[in-house]
Amino acid sequence: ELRYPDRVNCAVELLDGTIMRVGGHRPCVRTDDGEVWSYNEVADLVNRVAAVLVEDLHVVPGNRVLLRGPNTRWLLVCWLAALRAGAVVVTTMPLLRARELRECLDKAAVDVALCDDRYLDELRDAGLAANRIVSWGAAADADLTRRAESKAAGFVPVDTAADDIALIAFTSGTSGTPKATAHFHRDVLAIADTFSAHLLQPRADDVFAGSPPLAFTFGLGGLLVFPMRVGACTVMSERPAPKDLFASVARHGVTILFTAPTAYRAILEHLGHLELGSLRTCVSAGEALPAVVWHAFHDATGLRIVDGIGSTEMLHVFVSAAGDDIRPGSTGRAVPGFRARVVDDSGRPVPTGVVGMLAVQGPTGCRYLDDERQQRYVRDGWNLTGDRYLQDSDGYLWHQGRADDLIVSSGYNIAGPEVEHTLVRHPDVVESGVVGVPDEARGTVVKAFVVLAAGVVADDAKARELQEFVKSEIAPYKYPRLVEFVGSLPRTDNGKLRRALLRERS
Ligand code: 3SK
Repeated sequence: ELRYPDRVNCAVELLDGTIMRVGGHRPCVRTDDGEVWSYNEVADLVNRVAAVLVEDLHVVPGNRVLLRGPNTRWLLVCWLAALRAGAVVVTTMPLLRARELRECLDKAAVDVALCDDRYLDELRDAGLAANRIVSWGAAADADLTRRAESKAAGFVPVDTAADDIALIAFTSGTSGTPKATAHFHRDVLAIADTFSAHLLQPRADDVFAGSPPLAFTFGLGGLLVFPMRVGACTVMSERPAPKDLFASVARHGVTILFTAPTAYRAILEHLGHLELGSLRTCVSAGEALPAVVWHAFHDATGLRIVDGIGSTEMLHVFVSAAGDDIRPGSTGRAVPGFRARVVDDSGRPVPTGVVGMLAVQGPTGCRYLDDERQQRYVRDGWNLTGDRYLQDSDGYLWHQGRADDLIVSSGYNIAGPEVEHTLVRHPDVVESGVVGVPDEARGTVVKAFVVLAAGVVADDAKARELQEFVKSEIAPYKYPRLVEFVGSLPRTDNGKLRRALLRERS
């Protein structure tokens, strides 16, 4: 069991604690333009920004500080500074519009904001007063740079309780209204001391990189908390496309990579031209990783992708497998420190091999802010993730889709993701999204939206070929009766397929 002191500030642990263990001269952050910042340099700037928050913006412990911007050194510094000042960090996706930001401001009761100067307009339009916002930017005279330079370096961090809220992160799932989830200082440390420590086993000489924004807790863990817990270095890149992300591996000597299944799939055809020799661990999450993608990536690189499932509610990954424990197509087993089981609608464990809902327990857990959905997510101390799984006799968990992805057609239960994973095994298919659409005769029928590989002709003959392919691979009643060819699939900022939008389009 993980134990932390009653008084702990996670930003102090990630900076001072790490500097004490590995030394402050080690590289902490690399940027796309080739700059490298040591732990001492980052700590110095963090302290000055914390002083700006307290002295200029009059932040007191418990105040909520909204952060807005893509992954840059400044965003990482502001995240640590707000926590050092005893405030609660409210992370927001850089692409949010004023209307969505307004909801974040209200739900999280935001007091002040630190914002990348390229992203100010929407925040101002959301209604936060100009004197409550300080912005950073590339220019030497950017507001935050000027203010930080005028401060003394020796900021004394605020002493917080392990159970004080450190972070408010938003999840909108793939369809609905955003929910604010609260996480304690000890939760932030716990994700590093469970998934990262046991499955990734990072060292101080590792270099982390990846595509998820720090506002998505997958990115926060993988690109800030995990490297800084061990004194490793992290690459801050603004929303890199798969090709840029993989190309940057050689430039920065990246050893641990975090991205989504779509990026691993998208990069497959370019792998031959890329120098990936420094990589030792690739992590995939956000969506289930199809076995076919795992094998293709492994065949091309020799690397065994670490798949995992996590959630914003649980802060990070709670089921995964690494190294020889990996069974391609399975998400893995409960991460050490967590417990996982598959339950029926009344919360009772189901037998091995039977599909039910994944329930988890561990050092982190769901705490929605003022949301009646809390009662549905946490029952009898178990977090009900909304993911359908079956567990085999070795304890491995196999993803069967989200509860709301289940298609009931002519009385058959069909998991949309199973049909998607089957379609991508066809050589002409790049990706697909499968949903149920209303049908007079069958109630609902299976419809596949398919992105074809470049140069493949999208016509009725191809649709029939794909239908026959699905029938030959899985139970024929699961085949998509409707096939629509599309140029791309709608995804959330986190890279998850927006099936609700596909349903609306049908
Ligand atoms: O799988 C996910 O969607 C996720 C969400 C939050 C944090 C980590 C992960 C993997």
